[in-house]
Amino acid sequence: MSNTQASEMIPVDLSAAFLQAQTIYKEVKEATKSKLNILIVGKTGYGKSTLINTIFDEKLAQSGTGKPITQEIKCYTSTKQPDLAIYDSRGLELNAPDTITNIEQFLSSNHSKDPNEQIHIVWFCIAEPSRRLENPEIELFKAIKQHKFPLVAVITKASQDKDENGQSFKAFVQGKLNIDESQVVRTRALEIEDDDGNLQKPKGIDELLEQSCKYMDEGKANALARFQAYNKEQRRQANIAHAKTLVNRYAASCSAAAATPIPFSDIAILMPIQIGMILHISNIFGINISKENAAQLVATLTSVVGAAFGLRFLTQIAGNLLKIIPGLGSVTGGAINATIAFGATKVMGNAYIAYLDSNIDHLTDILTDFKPDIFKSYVDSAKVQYDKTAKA
Ligand SMILES: Nc1nc2c(ncn2[C@@H]2O[C@H](COP(=O)(O)OP(=O)(O)OP(=O)(O)O)[C@@H](O)[C@H]2O)c(=O)[nH]1
Ligand SMILES: [Mg+2]
Repeated sequence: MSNTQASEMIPVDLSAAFLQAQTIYKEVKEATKSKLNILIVGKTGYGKSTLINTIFDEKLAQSGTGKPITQEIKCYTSTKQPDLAIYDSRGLELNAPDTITNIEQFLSSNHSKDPNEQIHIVWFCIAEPSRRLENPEIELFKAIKQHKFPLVAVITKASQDKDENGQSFKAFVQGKLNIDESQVVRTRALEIEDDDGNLQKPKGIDELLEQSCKYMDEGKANALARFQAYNKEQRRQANIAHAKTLVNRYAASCSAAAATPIPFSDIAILMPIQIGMILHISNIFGINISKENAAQLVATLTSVVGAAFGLRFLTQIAGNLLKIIPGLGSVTGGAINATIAFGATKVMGNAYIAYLDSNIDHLTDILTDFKPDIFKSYVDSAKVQYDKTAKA
């Protein structure tokens, strides 16, 4: 069976294709947006802002600049991660008469909001040096639990779990709040040197992230893993997983586009979607690429992917494309069936992800020179992987 019909030259306008690509990219970005809203509760001075700073490597919830939500809660948005918001019960004094009622009201109205505007995880902070848990704190914790919010009790400023009588503060908290051991995490957000010159490193942050993810759905857990800046390896893996999900989406768009019967012009329809995909993946890896580079990448990858799928006409098209960057010209036409459009786009996207990931430390240097040879091994392994899943 041939995947092509007789060749014919078709016109391509790269600047129009690029505009289309940007529209597609923006639409997909909006449709796949996963906001993450974290509520951090705890008495004043318990180390809430410090914990947030350590996790997100940004002075969030620090100044008085947040947007007031209730008398007790302010909302802080991140400049690095526009989809992250911290709801901070800054300066919380639990003995004030309306405090708990106000927070409860905020929580009970929260469930009816758009899913992206709801609170996705609550970190309830208790400072270890305080060695106690007052009734209003217990009451507030129970209220949050009752409203069924994903919830982790965070012991902050941890440095000594057992007191002089051998009583564990963690066990005490767990008992008082009536929760599983895994729902209480001891953390130290700062590196502290004690009087004897012993350095105490931050601790428990990985565990807090891990436990929190267990209480959230997959999309939100992935968002937390991507937005946090504490565990670089976790962030790397989450970015890859997120980018791969997007590749499936762009590949499905290409497949749908190829299924529409517009003879000879499939490549002109697929290319903007693939450029959109390349822009999106680059953005996830924190890089901005020019339209010339995006078109060059798609053309180069098309030629390598064409070879991997044994479709010589794709290599021919890629050659035509490279010659017309950045302007107008024509390329060899050809109809591509929906399955091939899906597979080729998926392999292209996954190969690009693997390429960026293995060059993560010098991304700015690698985006100027796109020789097909550079991509061959990445495309070949993405193709092997694709063939495995396609068979399964
Ligand atoms: N030893 C130690 N000190 C900490 C730790 N985390 C925070 N602190 C200190 O505790 C103090 C209060 O910390 P913040 O993070 O401002 O507390 P907060 O809960 O945000 O307080 P409010 O904003 O008033 O509600 C600061 O002096 C921090 O440096 C920690 O893990 N260990
Ligand atoms: Mg604070």
